Amino acid sequence: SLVGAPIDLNNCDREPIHIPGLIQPYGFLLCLDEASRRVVQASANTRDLLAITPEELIGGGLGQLLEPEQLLEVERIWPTLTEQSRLLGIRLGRVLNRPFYKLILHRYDGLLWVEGEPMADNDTSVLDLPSLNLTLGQLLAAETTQAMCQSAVEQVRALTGFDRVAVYRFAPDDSGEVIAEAVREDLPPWLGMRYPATDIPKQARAMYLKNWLRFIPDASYVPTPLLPAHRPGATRPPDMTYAVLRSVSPIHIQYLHNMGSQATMTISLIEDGRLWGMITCHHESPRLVSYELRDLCQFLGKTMSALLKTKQQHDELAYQTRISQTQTRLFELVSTQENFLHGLYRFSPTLLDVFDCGGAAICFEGEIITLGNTPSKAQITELVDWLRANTHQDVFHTNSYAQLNPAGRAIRGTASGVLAIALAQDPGEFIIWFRPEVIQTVTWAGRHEKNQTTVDGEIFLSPRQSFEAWKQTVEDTAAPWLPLEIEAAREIRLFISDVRLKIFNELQARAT
Ligand code: BLA
Repeated sequence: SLVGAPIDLNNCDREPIHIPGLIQPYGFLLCLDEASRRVVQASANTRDLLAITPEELIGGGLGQLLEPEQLLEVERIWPTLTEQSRLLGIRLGRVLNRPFYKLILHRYDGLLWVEGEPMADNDTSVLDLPSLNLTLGQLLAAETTQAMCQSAVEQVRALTGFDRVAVYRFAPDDSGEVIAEAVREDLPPWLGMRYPATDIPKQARAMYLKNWLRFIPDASYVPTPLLPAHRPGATRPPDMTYAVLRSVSPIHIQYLHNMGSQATMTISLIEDGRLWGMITCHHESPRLVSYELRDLCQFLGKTMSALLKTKQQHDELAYQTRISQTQTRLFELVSTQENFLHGLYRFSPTLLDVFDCGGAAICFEGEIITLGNTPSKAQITELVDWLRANTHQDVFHTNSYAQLNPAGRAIRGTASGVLAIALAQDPGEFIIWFRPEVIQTVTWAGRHEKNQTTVDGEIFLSPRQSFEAWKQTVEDTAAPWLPLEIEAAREIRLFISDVRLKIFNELQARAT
């Protein structure tokens, strides 16, 4: 299925996963020419599943499989079909002792796609409107993005019965983190785990923007080819971007084996045309989820996607409110203390509570006061010297101090991120907030694995491989300072300047 150079860990962006020429064998596929409406390709397993060979099917129409009234229904729907797949109310299975197949249709790449999927146990009574109404109500009512994701994973797990349902959220560098999870009690949690960008290559991400849901009911499958490989006149296999049965990349299948996952379903979460994250479902044993249920889950994914912007704006507003409330209380403390500095660290809240950070330091009149996790006082003194020599801003911030000053590597564990306000440049009076290096705060999925690259000459694929490469990209960096945090720091600086000016003026007044 791979063209050109063999696909390995370094070039999997180039695997043409949309044209594998193979399907997952739990169902069958017929491709009909758009114009002639005759079968031009059929999956090799029709003989097993339908007791009719691909050779018999090719060249004929759907009349070979369908009753005349069923055929009429297909022909009625045919002109309205798009690339989005649709389930027909038709059940196929004329052969005794064989399961019924449901037909799923779509139109793409000059073809009419007819996919057959066996009935699942969880087929019945899916569209329960009152509970769907409740479900949507919960997503809408969730006060934060986090709460919405938690609600979604619980509901998808309740609906589908997967062992594990998680929301996997992408960072700007395309790495990702499990931010919400509903999991069988006896399985280890993945919450907080990070995975490198390379776990989901570019072309796969592009495909998941088009096709919202992927499903692998049994990851131990042996793929079934399409016969013939190319339709007449074509130079490549048909484009399976929207096909339900598309056979997935062997690299990914190996990854799933190494994760201990036998069945998966993933749903795209899309914000403004960008892949924001995914709902990922895993099961330790094979699991067939009905098309109807998958459709319902896709509906939830789309609803969540539509709500993402609002929820995130809400989160930001809540953070903004927390910052300004903490600021206000801090300012009260500062103005009521005999020694204004005491107001910054002796009571509650302190400087540390204004925003998310690891530690803070006050460098004032030759003294250093620290809060939370900070470098040592000697190291802070060096940092202050560096700030005085190299920055002439009232507010300075970086999320990678070590990239600016190589000596900063020594303190990256506590101070990869530095946000400093200058109270007075000359004597070197600063208030500094610190953030730790991202790597120190990361739980990484492959941590307990051996770093093994090949088994019997084959690539052994697991998150471990790409993590090392990914680590390089986040080394020495902390989570970036947000504009609203920088603004809040600026306000604190102004407030303290005012207080000091007032004190100075009072002293002046008393002196005269
Ligand atoms: C695909 N990799 C994927 C997908 C996921 C992950 C969700 C989408 C598959 C789907 O929708 O069914 C990874 N799954 C995860 C992660 C979590 C999870 C991170 O549940 C965390 C909770 N994979 C690698 C490397 C390569 C690779 C190094 O790790 C390439 C060298 C390839 N991953 C790869 C490919 C696909 C993929 C090719 C596309 C599979 C396909 O759709 O055909």
